[in-house]
Parts: sequence; C-alpha cells; structure tokens
Amino acid sequence: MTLAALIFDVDGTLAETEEVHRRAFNEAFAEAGLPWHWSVEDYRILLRTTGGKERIAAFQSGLPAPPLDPGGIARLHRAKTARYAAIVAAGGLALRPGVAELLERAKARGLRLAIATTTSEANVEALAQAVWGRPAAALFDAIAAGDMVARKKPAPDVWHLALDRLGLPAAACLAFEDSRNGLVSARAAGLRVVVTPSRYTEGEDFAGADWIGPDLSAFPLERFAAG
Ligand code: XBP
Ligand code: MG
Repeated sequence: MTLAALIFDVDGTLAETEEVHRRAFNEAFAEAGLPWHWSVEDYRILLRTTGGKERIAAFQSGLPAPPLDPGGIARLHRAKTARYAAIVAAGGLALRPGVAELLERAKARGLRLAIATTTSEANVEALAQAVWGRPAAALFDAIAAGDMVARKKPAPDVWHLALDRLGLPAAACLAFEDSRNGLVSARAAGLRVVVTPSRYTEGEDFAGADWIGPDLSAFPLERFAAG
C-alpha cells in the first residue's frame, strides 16, 4: 500500500526530552517536600513503566509506606508537568538530528504527519513552541496523547487513536520510535516501525523493527515511500 503518513513518538524520538522529564519529577518531589530523588540509573529502570503518573505509582509501590493516594499522585504529576513546561520554555532542547529535514521531505512528498505519544498534549505543545515557535497543530495533522486513551504503551491504543484521527489504515503509515515499549505498541497496532534508540533506550531489544539507525539523518524515506 502507498505510504500516506508518518506517525512520531515524541519523548526520545523527536527530542531527547527524558532528562527534562527526570529533572521535572525531581523538582516536583522537592517542591512537595518528598524525600525522593531519581538518579539517571534509577530513571533508566523507572522508564520501563510508561506514563508519569504510572511511574510515580510504580516507584512508591516499592516503598514500605507509599504516601500518595491516586489524587495525591495526580496533584504531584500536575506540578511535574508545570515544571516540565517551564524548563522546556527556558530553552536548550533541540530536535534530534534528521528530524526537521525528514518532516520537510515528508511534507514535500505530500505525506501527512501525526504524533502518538505517552506524554500529555500540554507537553507536546511545550516542545513544539520551544523548537518550532509554533503550535503542534501547525505541523501535525493529528495528535494522539497518553491521557486520551485507556491504556498507555506498550498497548497499541495511542497508535489506533492516531490512525483514527488520520482516517488511514496502519498499512499506509510508518511509525517512528526510540524504545522497546514504543516498538511493541506500534507493532501491535499493525504498523511498520523505524527505531532511533535514544540516550535512555540504547541497548534495548529492537527485534522486529523495519529500520534501525542512530538517528534519522540517514533514514531512506524514498525506499519506504516506494512501497
Ligand atoms: C515516554 C513516557 C512519558 C514521559 C513522561 O514514553 O513514558 O511518560 O517519560 O510523560 P514514550 P508524562 O516516548 O514511549 O511515549 O509525565 O507526561 O506522562
Ligand atoms: Mg519515546
């Protein structure tokens, strides 16, 4: 089937955002008076749980006396999202190599663009404003985010939502991911998957990917567009 759209994960794929998420979590913990600090090594393990609220819940379930109920987790996560927006707005984040060029090449070929991310729409907007100075909707035809679906990655829900919003079958689209959880979720939705491992996902098992590279600068769009 002719390629009609590219669907992108955000965290780790468009930009190396996970360090900003980690910093935002730690700042939110300090602000809330919690004696928690997630190191790079802690966070590598914690990332196995997708979604910030789910990650906090998984972390505190390992503590002798988890202090937060679901409402407390939601409040803490709102504070983390506010910290994330502030850090991103302060600048310093860039798109990963090849991303901007690939989006341009895809647009020039008449391909549509979409997002399928575990993070929130607010965080997608924060990144879009920081790296493009425009709202995400100015670049992407459809946005599917974690809080819009019942189950986060590795479930396929967010990809199904992106496909619904594009009005396209999986066979006409290509997914871009950086993690094993993301690869598994996109494949479960029937998509072909391109993987560019990121700082936190290097060394994961990417068996089943249709193309793997260190970044998107050498991605052969023409080969995939030719079918
Ligand atoms: C990324 C995530 C996200 C971010 C935090 O997964 O798991 O949870 O770490 O985002 P993926 P929120 O790149 O596979 O979509 O705190 O906003 O949930
Ligand atoms: Mg990712």
